[in-house]
Amino acid sequence: MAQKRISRISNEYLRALSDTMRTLKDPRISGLVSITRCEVTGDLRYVKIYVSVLGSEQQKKDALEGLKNASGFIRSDVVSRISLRAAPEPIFELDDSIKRGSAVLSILSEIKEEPKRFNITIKADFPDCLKLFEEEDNFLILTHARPDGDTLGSAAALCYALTKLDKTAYVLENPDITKKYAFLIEDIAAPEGYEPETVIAVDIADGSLFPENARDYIGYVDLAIDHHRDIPDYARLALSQPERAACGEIVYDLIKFMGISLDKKMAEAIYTAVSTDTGCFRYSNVTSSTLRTAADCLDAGINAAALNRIYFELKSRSRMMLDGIVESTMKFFEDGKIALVIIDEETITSLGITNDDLDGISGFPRRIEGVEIGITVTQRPDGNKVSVRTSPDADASAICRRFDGGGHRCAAGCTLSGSLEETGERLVTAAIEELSKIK
Ligand SMILES: [Mn+2]
Repeated sequence: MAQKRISRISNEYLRALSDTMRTLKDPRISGLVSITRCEVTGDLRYVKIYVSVLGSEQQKKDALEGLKNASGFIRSDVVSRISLRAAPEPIFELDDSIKRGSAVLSILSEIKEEPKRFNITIKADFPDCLKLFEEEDNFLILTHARPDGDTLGSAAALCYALTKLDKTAYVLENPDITKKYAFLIEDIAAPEGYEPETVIAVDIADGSLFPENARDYIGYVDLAIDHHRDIPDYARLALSQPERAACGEIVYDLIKFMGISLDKKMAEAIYTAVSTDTGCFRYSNVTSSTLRTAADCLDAGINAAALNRIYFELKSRSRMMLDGIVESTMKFFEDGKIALVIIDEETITSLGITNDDLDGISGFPRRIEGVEIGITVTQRPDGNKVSVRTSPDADASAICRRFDGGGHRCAAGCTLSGSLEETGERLVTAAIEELSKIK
């Protein structure tokens, strides 16, 4: 059977399965299981259902057992919801591509008394998103903790686009927003007491990255739009395109799909998203589509040079002093292929360093000739924040996943506790192992 038809059937199956799953009352399943994808075989005899289970090894086993028990019911119930001439037999498989950080687990255990509105995440496409936008109203858009230009630009552009559909839409204020990005959402920040009906998250890779004031929405997000490696699992629908350089690129294509043309404000927001996530179009994640997105923003009348100066040139005097310290204290390993930068809390306080000042600091080590893996550790009150940047040959997210973090192939992050020295040692050891894979 044509591959295209099979993948359409698989998607339809996945959608129907989500409705079936909602009717299951087995405590081993509800709230713990996310369906990541379905694959129907060409002869329609079997369907492979990939599940990711939140919890311990035992809970995973129990959930699989529960699914197997229910498989007869699932088999007939799903088929009754779609027009399919055969009833494929479900085969459940654990999907290990989704690794959760312990942080997510603890957040979810905190809110577990709250009933979740859904228990599986479905991959969505542009028509699914448009349907949601048309059918629902009173939107709230969430950005990630320590917000960057991509999450804020994506949120702002989407918010303006929704208002053009005559919908009510706001962006939730982000407590860590930095000065240079504040203008993006100043006119569209959610007023106090705003009660949203539909919640959208942009550029948030997983639940541990929700800012403090957004945590209550975990499990209540209707749509996640994201470009990270794993499918976000805190939302009912996920529009996930990991091949995109920035979330803003996906949002722009979605806006076009909505039939809306960019005005200057939306273009500034999209340009902010794509330029900042690509280091002003210098990183290996840039594709021709990234540049076309930027070109369309220029056509909409933005002043790109003025934005570039704010995002990529200007720095405070505190940051200038910090750069000097970083340069003189950077350590090298493995013939200079690994560079480690450690910024301790005392330096941050004595120089009066703000979040604004730390922006982009993690790109520093990779600017040195010969460095394949650059590690930046910043000591903060809630742990040692780690950013890893690598050449396209090495895998930054593989290093960070060892410490319950994640991200992209060339840029990833995690948080470690313990002394700075120990943190540095653990990271360098992991980096050496990663390096050995590409030698
Ligand atoms: Mn991003």
